[in-house]
Order: sequence, then C-alpha cells, then structure tokens
Amino acid sequence: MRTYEQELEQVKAYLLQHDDYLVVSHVQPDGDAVSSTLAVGWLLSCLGKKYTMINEGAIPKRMNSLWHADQILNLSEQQPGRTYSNIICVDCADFARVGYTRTVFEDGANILNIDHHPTNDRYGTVNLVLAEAAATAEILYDVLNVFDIEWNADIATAIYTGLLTDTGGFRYSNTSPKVMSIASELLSYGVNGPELAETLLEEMTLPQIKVLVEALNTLRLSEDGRIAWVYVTPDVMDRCGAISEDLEGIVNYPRNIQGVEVGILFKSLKSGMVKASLRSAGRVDVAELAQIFGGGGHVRAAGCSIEGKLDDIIPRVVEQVKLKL
Ligand SMILES: [Mn+2]
Repeated sequence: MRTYEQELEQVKAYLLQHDDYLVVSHVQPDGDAVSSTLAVGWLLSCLGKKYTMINEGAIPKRMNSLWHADQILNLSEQQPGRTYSNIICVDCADFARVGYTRTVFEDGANILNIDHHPTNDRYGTVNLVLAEAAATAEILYDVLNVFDIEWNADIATAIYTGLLTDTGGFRYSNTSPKVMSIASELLSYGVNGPELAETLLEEMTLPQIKVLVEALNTLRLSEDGRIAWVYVTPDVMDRCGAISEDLEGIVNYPRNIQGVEVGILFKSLKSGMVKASLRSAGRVDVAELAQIFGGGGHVRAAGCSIEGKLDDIIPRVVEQVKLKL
C-alpha cells in the first residue's frame, strides 16, 4: 500500500496529465462537499485546466457567497448536455454517493477519489483517502500545497469552510492539532472566521426553527435512556416550508441529552425511503451501524437510507443500536 505522500504525488501527476475535468461531490452536499468541490475547481483554474463542477442537487444557500459557488451546476435543474471522461470525486465514501451525476460519466471514465471517510472503498482509478483527516478540505489543503499555489482569501475561505463544518466549529474529536494549525494559517490569508461561523453554524431560517420544534415533539428514548431519536415526515416538511438542508444539526439534539450514547434523526421521504442520520457520543461506531443498512460515514456521524415505513424502520434501527451498546 502506498503512503499518503506517494498518493499525493500520484494525484499531482493525474491532475497535470489530463484536462477537461468533471468535479463532483455527494448528494445533499454539506459544507465540506461544497468547499472541496470549489477547492478542486480553484486549483484546476490555477493550472489552466478546463473543468465543470456539478452536483445532483442544489448547494445550501448559506454557502452561496463562497468563491464560484454559483458555478456548481445543479443537475436536477440543468443538464450539461455531454459526458466526461476525467472525473474528480470529493467527499464521497462510495461511488453511489455521487447520485445521478454518474449519468454524465463516460463508461470507463478515469476517477480520482479524494475522501476522508473510513468506509471509503477506494473506487477510484487514483485514490487519495485519509481517514484521519477531519475533512476532505483538509486533504485538499495538502493537495494545493503539492502544487506550490499562491494562497489568497478566496481559496482559504473555501478550505476553512470544510474544516469548520466537518468539525462542528472546531469542537468534535476530529479537531486535531493539524486542523487547528491549518485554520490558523488560513486566518492569516484573510478568512473571516466569526462571519463564517455565524452564517454556517449559528444562523437559522424560520422554516428551520419550525421543523426543529416539530422534530423535538417526536422525541423518544429507549428504556435505559441510552438511545434517543426524533423523526420528520413529508407532511411536517411541507407544513414548515422546510427543505432538506433545514434538517442539518437536528440529530444533535437527541444525542446531546445527558446519558444518551446514540442519537438518531429519521426522515421519511415521499419516495418511500427513510433516511437515518446517526450520531454517537463515542462508545458506538455508527459508521458500522449504518453499513448494516447499506450506508456509511464516520465513527461518530453516519447515515443510511432504508426502504420501508417509518413505523417499521425505527424499531429495526433502534434494535441494531441496542446490540452495539
Ligand atoms: Mn466530509
């Protein structure tokens, strides 16, 4: 197996060798997915390469002010009208996470897989996977430095966004000395830390508050008080005028209850699927749990989608959590 440094060199060679790239991240992109997409785009523009950035859906509005965020094509609204043979996937633990963007991949396309999920199955032609990294943006910081690029506030803000959001505001256990030292360097390039924290972590829309209230009203705990969960239905989403990104962070409420080891948010979708977001206080590896249901993620934060009715799926998932406790 190659070392991380050797993988970085391979990535450099890959990026220099090809042109006309497609940069994609996962469905329902979070801060790390968006900032990693933009960081790759920024690097490719520095290298004078042609590239297109696409996501299956819209990027969260709170990230609109990031460099070129408006240039990430929303595949559900706009088709590129062509296919691509050089793909760069960022923050995607497995190939399925790219969603429908795979419909614009050419058969047998080259794939560069840059990610930090421990469940990443190395689906790329070239892989740069570092599970110890707090965010894919942290890995991209290393990639950018392999190229000797000139840092500025735009690219620094993109990388900082990924670090900030994937560490929950530099609070989670993945907030390593390396994360803090990178963040410190990025601030010196002109990143506005407090403003980003305000827009990305603090600020809430009214629909977001309404759906939070509804979700908290569904709170249930296991008999021993170590598992807590809430759920949201399509009716509730409609009533609150909420969209998917408004659910971000809700899963932390059940998990934050004293004595709770695993918190879960169940979201039933109109499609008949139920999405479960799992958060662990540290004792249970929720990535392992999510994998039982075909999902994945990190030790303390993971997710999966299961087909079926909410009433059936909740006890099934809770039962699996109990087995792990
Ligand atoms: Mn990430």
